[in-house]
Amino acid sequence: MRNIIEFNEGWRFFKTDEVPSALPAGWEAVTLPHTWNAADGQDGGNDYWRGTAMYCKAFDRPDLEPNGRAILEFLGAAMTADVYVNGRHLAHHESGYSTFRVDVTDVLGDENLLCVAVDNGANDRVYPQKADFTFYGGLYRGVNLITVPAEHFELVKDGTPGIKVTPSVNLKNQAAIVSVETWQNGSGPVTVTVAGEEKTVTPKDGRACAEFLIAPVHLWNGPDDPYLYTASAKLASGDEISTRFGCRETWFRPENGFFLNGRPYPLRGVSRHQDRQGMGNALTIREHQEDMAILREIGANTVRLAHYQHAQEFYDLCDENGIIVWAEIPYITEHMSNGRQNTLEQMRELVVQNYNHPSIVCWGLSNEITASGAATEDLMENHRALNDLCHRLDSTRPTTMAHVFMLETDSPLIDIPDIGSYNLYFGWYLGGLTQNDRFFDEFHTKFPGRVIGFSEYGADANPQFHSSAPERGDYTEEYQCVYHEHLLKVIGERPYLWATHVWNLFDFAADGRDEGGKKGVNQKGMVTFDRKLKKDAFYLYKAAWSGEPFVHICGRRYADRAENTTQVKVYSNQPSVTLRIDGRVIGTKAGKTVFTFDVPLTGEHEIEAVSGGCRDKITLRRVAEPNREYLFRKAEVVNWFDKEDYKPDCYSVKDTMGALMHNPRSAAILGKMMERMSASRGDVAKSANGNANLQRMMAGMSLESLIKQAGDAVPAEMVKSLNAALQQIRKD
Ligand code: GCB
Repeated sequence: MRNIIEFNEGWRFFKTDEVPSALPAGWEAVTLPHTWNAADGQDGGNDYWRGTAMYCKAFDRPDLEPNGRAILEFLGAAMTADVYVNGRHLAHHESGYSTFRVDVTDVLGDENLLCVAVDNGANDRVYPQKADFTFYGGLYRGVNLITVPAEHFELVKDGTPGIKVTPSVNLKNQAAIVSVETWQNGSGPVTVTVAGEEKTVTPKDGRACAEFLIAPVHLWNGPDDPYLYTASAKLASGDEISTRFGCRETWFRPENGFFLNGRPYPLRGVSRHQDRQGMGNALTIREHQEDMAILREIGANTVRLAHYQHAQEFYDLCDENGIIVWAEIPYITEHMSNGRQNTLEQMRELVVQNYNHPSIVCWGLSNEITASGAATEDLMENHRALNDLCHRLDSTRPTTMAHVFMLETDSPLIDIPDIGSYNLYFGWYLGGLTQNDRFFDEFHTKFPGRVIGFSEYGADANPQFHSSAPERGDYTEEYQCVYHEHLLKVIGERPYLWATHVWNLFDFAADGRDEGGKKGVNQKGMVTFDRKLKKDAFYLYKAAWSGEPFVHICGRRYADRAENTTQVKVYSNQPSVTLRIDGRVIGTKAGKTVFTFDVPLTGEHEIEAVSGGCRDKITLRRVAEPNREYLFRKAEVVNWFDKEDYKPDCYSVKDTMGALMHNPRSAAILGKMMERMSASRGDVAKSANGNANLQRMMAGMSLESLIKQAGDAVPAEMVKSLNAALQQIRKD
């Protein structure tokens, strides 16, 4: 018999790297899941602490069958962990997101002390080290003690479930051949059961293999019919394991994108980070379920589980809800020459541990990995090794990558994974909205044989900020809507995009940020970090994707308006919407997704939108002066050049790169600046040098926006003298 004993209670915690010899009574008592960074780096939280902390727990010898084994299971120890039992060092594990198991049988006494040193400090080998999210530390997913008989299925190697199921679907015959492999330590027979059929097989070299025919097959077919089968395996010792699996066929086509079970199935959805306000990444099943309910409500059929391996519970929920998953490892932002081994280990664990999930359709090799530097030969080799590993471990799923916008479309890096994807933020960080359209049109025309997707796009919004004239960079809910309305169109008009993922479904912790009125939070979510507030843009996607009838009036948090006539926007999946002001109909509009009305304001008004049985209501007020609470006030700095005497007939940093390059004198100044930036750590400049594609894209962007993108890589003094030099050159 196999027993799983939860080990989440009775821990003692302290920030130290010294392993104690007895349970330290004075340390903080904690229950798992636990992180020490729950609110660090955010408003009201502590400073972001990264380092080594110790978790200790006393436990009695578990009951074991003769020659049985006791195995500790860690579901998430961030980022690296060293496991000690009774002072003996038993394991070192380098990945904060995967499961690992340790056989502790040989060191057990009657009374035992388990100590786990968990380290989320900086180093140069374990990913992630540089990324736009908080690297929480802790035993944040729980620990189990598993006891098994002497003869048992494999548990330790790569955190394997011990059973691997590969369905191969024949759509024409409505049948599937299901191959089941198991790994175990004995040579005795293995009884495998699939869909009520039982087969007993004899293992060879520790591996058993059985094949089943399911006909007719019930397909795993998206949210409407996510049918799951179960495969189980049993040994004579009584050890038994099981896994769920699904039968589905997927294709990826350059011209028409993704196909599920033979039908075009455009993947349209969102990305998810796992963390949540006040809890960090230490979640329970309740939080995972709530996230899934929100994902279902918005109507997404896919989720990119970024930027690391997520909890098993969440992949399970995706299986159960028919949500297609992009899974990936945290090989992100900056390639580390010492990190190759770690990327391979994290990928091996990701694939081995998640192979049976029908929801997963691809493995992501890396994210924006050339954001901090060029695609060096070492980086290329790392990607080739990862790509080969994925193919060796899994011949059924393609590999993919999320490229940074700066990566040249003809870079050989793009050829490594089977299919590709770009993260673009035109219209938010830089450039204009229509650059997104142009980018994909050019890519698709130039490379009609490549499968391309849109792995990230988004704009930050703080629901406190509002404007009737929204613009890029203002952090208003209204600009987030303008941005996503455009992007929804971009996507709708390009059915060849195999998948598109909004960045992000939820706001998430990013310790390095302090902007848009919040510290330590990336606010590109459709829903706030605490999951309590759905921003207006949430309902735009719901209107486009969900079949559940609704109307939603935007701008409910923008109640005070200093204008005689205001625009009221309604998002709905209904064919027409009627708007009433104080009970009086002011119009009915037919259309799709977005319905806009001009509404006269004189005092306080009740605005109601109605469509069929759906209705929504908000209150608006005509005020004399704009409500200053709605305005995002940037910190007292920055636009130093606004203060200078600005000569509009001369060049300045406000001009586009195209205009500046056109004039030989300003082009020479720019060239010098690029050289100097490359010498420091300006990401954009480094990638721009010799990158014809990027230079072409940059032509439409202002120098000012590029400087903002480069952040502190361009010192204020340098920008000032640059602007002064440009202001000497008269425009012809
Ligand atoms: C990206 C990254 C993601 C960031 C996002 C952003 O391209 O892949 O990790 O959070 O941009 O919001 O800037």
